[in-house]
Amino acid sequence: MCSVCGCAADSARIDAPGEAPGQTGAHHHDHHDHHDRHDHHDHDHDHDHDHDHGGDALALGGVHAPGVRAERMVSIERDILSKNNAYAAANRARLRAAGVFALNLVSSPGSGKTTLLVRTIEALRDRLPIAVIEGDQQTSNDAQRIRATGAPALQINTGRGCHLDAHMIAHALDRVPLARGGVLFIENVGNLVCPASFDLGEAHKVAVLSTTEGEDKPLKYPDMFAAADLMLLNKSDLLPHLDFDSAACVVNALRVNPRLQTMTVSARSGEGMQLFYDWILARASAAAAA
Ligand SMILES: Nc1nc2c(ncn2[C@@H]2O[C@H](COP(=O)(O)OP(=O)(O)OP(=O)(O)O)[C@@H](O)[C@H]2O)c(=O)[nH]1
Ligand SMILES: [Mg+2]
Repeated sequence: MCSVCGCAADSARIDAPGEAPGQTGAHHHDHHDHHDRHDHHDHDHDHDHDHDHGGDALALGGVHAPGVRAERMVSIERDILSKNNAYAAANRARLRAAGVFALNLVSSPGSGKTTLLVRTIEALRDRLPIAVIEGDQQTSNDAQRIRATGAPALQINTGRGCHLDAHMIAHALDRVPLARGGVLFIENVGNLVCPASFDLGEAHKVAVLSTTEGEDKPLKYPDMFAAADLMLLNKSDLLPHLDFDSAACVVNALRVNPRLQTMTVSARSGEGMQLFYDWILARASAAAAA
């Protein structure tokens, strides 16, 4: 199991069309007993953000093993993240050399990542090459939805793992087409916590939050919004039916990360999506020229 979050990312596998399912994506975590985990996350980003532990929330230290054992767990976690960061740096260098602009879409399950990708691919596929890496615990449903657009998609199943990591992406990069001037979308496993800690080598994390989730989510799950450069507030078409306060949500997100860009969109109606397309096109063209 992954000692950072306790998930079993070691059970990951990559399935691609034409290949026998279940091929293992090698994944080098140090493993230890699940009961040894604790909640000390060593974040791999430098952003200052406002952890508001105020109110009547009780800050618990988690279930720590005492003394030397607890220290060892902290050191294992650091080791995992530092190994991940080394793979991420190599992925980033490889993508930069290839002139490919890579985005890591992160969110809770069901916020609309795949729907956003399908719509984006349909809008941009005549403008630039697009490839997708899909991360889910099980099924190839999302990769199939992407392939229906004509774009190449590789599915990574993480098994019991709750996030993609940079080593999985390194393997996947061997097998997705990387064309200069193109875009690589990486859809992470739906989880608003652990993917924040794992750099994959992307240019930007894009946090997708949908209007049905509540405007307090950036405050409750600050690491994800601190790690992201762009927040897409999706499902705006549902706003007339909800009491969701979009302005308050954006204020909450900016409180966590003052440099976060935000866009309100609907992957269903297409509202606001042109801004996202323009954001991608400008950056993909800069990545191709670099
Ligand atoms: N009304 C509305 N529904 C949406 C929108 N975007 C996505 N949905 C719906 O939300 C549900 C989940 O969408 P997905 O695209 O599968 O979400 P996801 O984030 O990829 O989900 P996971 O991969 O399971 O984490 C589906 O029923 C979509 O049709 C939107 O903008 N408006
Ligand atoms: Mg999806």
